Order: sequence, then structure tokens, then C-alpha cells
Amino acid sequence: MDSGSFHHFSLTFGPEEVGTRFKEVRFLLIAGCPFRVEAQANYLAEHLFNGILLNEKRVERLTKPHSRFTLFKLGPVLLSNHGIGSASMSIALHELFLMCRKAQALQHLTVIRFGTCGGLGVEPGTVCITNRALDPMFQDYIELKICMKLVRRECTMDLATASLIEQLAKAEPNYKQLGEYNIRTGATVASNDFYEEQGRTIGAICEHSIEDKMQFLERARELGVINMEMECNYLAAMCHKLSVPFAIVCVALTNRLVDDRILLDQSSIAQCERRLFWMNLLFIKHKLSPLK
Ligand code: R2B
Ligand code: URA
Repeated sequence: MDSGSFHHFSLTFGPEEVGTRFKEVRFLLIAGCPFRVEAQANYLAEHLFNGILLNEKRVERLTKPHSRFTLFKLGPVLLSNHGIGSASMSIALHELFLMCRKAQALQHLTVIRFGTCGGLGVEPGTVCITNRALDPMFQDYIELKICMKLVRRECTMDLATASLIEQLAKAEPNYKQLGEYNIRTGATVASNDFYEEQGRTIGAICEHSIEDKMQFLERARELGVINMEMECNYLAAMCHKLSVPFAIVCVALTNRLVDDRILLDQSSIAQCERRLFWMNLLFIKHKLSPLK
């Protein structure tokens, strides 16, 4: 794609415009939901730029309300939602990477997905950092059907970025200020469905038993899986293919060994999400620090 049109963001840029607007981009923060992205943008604006909030100078909302994805920019940080699942996220990422590539910013970019997940043997509120991305058959590659060919891409992880994020958070004395919680690193299963492919028995269709579910969850645990979500394998495969550093940091909303349901209320979820906002802030501050 050589044009300056990014359909799913409803954005069209003139020939020089992408370069001018995106040249300084160094970080791309993505999450499923546009409200979480906006909250992260506000949080960063407050903490990075001393209280300058959205609608004032530093945070720009680049997309119009009718756009599929919502895009914000805060100096060197682009923030976008990606919807639910890999199909949706891969479209957002294709267009975001194209924008960055056109602006010659792709080679300087780091991507962080800050999401929610179901925990496996971890308490709700635990921050789970992915060090291996698997599908629900525990395969660490994705397969795309491209022009009648099955194209396999490895979900190769960027362990350096994952462990830097963990170290930065754990080294902070105020790590526990955002409530009692743990930070764990482990494998993540990404599924194409929240209900059946994650083994839930509470969906509208369920042809497996509770015993089948428990066998699946126990096997996952044996393989070092600590959480399940719906995008990490495609994110890993795309970033690896383009040599873009990345990390996946998700907060667990339930412990699937105990309950399929999400029982946290909105204010607890908001508090959990602030843990991710804070970790992203630490990472960006670290990367922007001249002493690094
Ligand atoms: C986590 O939460 C969403 C499903 O509820 C999905 O985007 C994911 O990965
Ligand atoms: N997101 C998921 O994909 N699964 C969960 O259990 C919770 C959030």
C-alpha cells in the first residue's frame, strides 16, 4: 500500500503528512477497548507531561468518532485500540505499521499490548507478562491462508522487552501502591473465541464437559501457561516478522481454575488497568531517559 489512506482509521494523509506527523513516534501502545486506550493516554499525559490532558495541546485524537479504530498521539507515543481477537488486531497493526513505516519510524518502534486476560492459577488482578505465545492446541505458530497457500509464521517472543518491563516494575518501591497484586511471567494462550476455545462451559454453545475443560486447563498449566487472551500469538508473529520489539502485559480478570465468569466490578477493573498504565509509563520513561 503506497497511498496515505488508512481505511480502518478513516484517515487520509497527504504525501508528506504522515512523515511530518509520525516521524517522532517511538512507542505504540495498543489495547482492545478504546476507553482503556484513552485512559492510558490521559494517564501518560498527566505523568509524562505534568498534567496536560486530552483536548489540550499534547494529546491528539487523530481519528473521528465514526472510525473503526481510535488513534491518539502524545508526542512519541501512539495509542490505538485493536478490537477483540487477532483478526481485528491484525488489521489495526497492518495499518499502524504502514503509517510508521511511511514516516520512517518503524525501525525505532516498540509495541506494547496492555490487555485483560483470564488467569490460570493466578489471582484476579495479577499482571501477566507473556514469554511464550501459544494457540489453544499449544502450538507456537500461526497459520494464514494466503492465495491458496497455508503460510506459517512463528510466534517468536521478544524476551528482552518483556523482562525489562518486569524488572522496571519490580524495582519500584511503590510497586504495591496500586493494591495487593503480583506480577508474573509465563506462557499465554491466545484463542479465536472467548467461550468455547478458552474451554468455558458458560457460552451459548457448549459441547464439552467440565472434565474436558479441567483437562485442558491442567495441561496448559503443565506447559507453563499463566493466562489466556485473544491476540498475543498474532502480535508476536507480526512483530517478529517485521523485527519490531514488543511486549504483552495483561491483567487477569478471573482465575479460570476457580471461575469462568468475570466477577470484578468496574471500579476494581479500572484499578487493575492502572497497574498496566503505570508499567507502560515506567517503560516509556526509562526508554526516553538520557541516562539509559
Ligand atoms: C481479552 O479480552 C478480550 C475478550 O474479552 C480480548 O480482546 C482479550 O484478548
Ligand atoms: N479476556 C479473555 O480473553 N479471557 C478472559 O478470561 C478474560 C479476558
